Amino acid sequence: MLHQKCRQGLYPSSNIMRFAVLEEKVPWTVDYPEYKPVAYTAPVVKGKPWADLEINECTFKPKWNTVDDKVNRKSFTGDYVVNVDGYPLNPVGRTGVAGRGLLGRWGPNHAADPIVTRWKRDNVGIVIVNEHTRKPVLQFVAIQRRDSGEWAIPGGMVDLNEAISTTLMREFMEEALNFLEMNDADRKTLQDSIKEFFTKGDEVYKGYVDDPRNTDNAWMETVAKNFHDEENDVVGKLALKAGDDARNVRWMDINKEINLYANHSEFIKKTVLRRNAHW
Ligand code: RP5
Ligand code: MG
Ligand code: MG
Repeated sequence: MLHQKCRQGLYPSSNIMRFAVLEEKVPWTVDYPEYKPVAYTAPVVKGKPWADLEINECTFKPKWNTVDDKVNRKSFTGDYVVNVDGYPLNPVGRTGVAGRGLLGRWGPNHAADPIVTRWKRDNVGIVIVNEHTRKPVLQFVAIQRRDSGEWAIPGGMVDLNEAISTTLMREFMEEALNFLEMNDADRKTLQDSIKEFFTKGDEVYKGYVDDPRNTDNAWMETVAKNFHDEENDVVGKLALKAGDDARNVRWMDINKEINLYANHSEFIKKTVLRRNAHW
């Protein structure tokens, strides 16, 4: 898959224009002597505890393609190349901008995406079947991102040393259930009610994300897992409330028209195929 969302127009939240890369010029193996992308690292990234230092900083000694002192610098795509100047190269190819942009890590930036689904039901609780495909309609918990305003899976970055299973449940609670604003007692009740549900996930995708923040030297990767509420009595019972980097949250009907952030629609399609739902 060649990336699309990270090789056009302005870099997000900046006035940096990406160098226009035609599809055939994306692979690094294609010679492109005229290619001169601007190097950009957003000011918000610099000096942050969750971010790397500059490549040429003498105290910065990353071990690429390994789990380097709790930072996972391994890519799901295999070993990536580090160029002669010491910069890791995006495994898919050119993006029209160098540097890290809005991403904290050089190389892969690992995230996790919880796809929480249920069947769409009518007001007496009967599962709705699409009249054309004769398949039941699936819904998933979607959030509207604060940064781009696009609807998305409520995913987030894997913290230092954090298990992916923890990230999946944590990000869901933060973005779709407003966990961060709850008191300790409510947090505990919530965690107890969904802990078991979040142990039963099906991995639907693992790999590179076509995220608009990707650059030539920094990119998103994710593990997307589907957690299905068959009887609508676990997450289906809870009141959704947007929190943290989410502006809105809702159960969204799934069909082939859905248009989501990055390549999240692709992960949703994989979930649909697995559940034999309407698309
Ligand atoms: C996407 O960015 C991932 O698929 C995940 O949904 C998200 C993680 O970044 P933040 O939501 O923390 O910005 O690439
Ligand atoms: Mg988050
Ligand atoms: Mg997020």
